[in-house]
Amino acid sequence: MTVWNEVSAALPPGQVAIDGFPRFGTSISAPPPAVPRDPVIQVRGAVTEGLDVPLSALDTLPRLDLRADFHCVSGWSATGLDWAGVPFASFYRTYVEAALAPDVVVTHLVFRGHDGFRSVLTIEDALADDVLVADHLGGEPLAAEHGAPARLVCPRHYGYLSTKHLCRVDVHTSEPRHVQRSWALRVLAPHPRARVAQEERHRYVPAWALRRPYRFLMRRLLAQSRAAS
Ligand SMILES: Nc1nc2c(c(=O)[nH]1)N[C@H]1C(S)=C(S)[C@@H](COP(=O)(O)O)O[C@H]1N2
Ligand SMILES: [Mo]
Repeated sequence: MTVWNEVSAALPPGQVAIDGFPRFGTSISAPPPAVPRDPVIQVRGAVTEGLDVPLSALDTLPRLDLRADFHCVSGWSATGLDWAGVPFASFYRTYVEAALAPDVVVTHLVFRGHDGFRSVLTIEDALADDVLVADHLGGEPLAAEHGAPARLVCPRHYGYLSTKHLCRVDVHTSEPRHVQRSWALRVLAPHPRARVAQEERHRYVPAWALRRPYRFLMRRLLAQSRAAS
């Protein structure tokens, strides 16, 4: 087993450390989605044939323990989280790469959760060696509020790329554009890379313009999340 420690001494720009690790996301008012009895990760898109990888198959891949901070785009950071799982790159090389249609050049992957949540990563960012399909947190199986049965964890990117309740990976050969219906979500479109160190919070709105409103919002949402748990 490989152990990797990525906790840094200073927080990235605009982040505030908080105690603990709250449940967070676009749907904290709803209960976490139910976990199917035999969960699979579907692989779809630019593959010759769609495949369903049972989560139990991950037991055959090398495991990685990763200690890392976790940064939400709204400005809170949970520090020193102990994740365990398999590197996403191992999953990709074992299952996805073998299924790619010939001559396909993959540029992006879309990750989907059982609650309908989606995130988009460039292939380079997705295959970085600290990106994990995590099934344990703090030595325990991943709890429902943190993404059971397994989630993506990409600690160098804002939390919105770390899709919980991972159930599907779509392979793309160009940047997928999905048009948000509400103007607020269109304005706050995700950054194409969302790297925390570069403070790439959103695609159009500059990060500095959001620090204050986000800090206000963050306090309210954290209180709501704590009250619900
Ligand atoms: N499936 C799913 N994954 C998700 C979200 C979500 O709402 N649904 N929210 C994202 C956001 S914005 C953040 S900050 C983190 C929060 O993870 P946590 O609830 O484990 O703290 O999950 C990310 N992944
Ligand atoms: Mo977030």
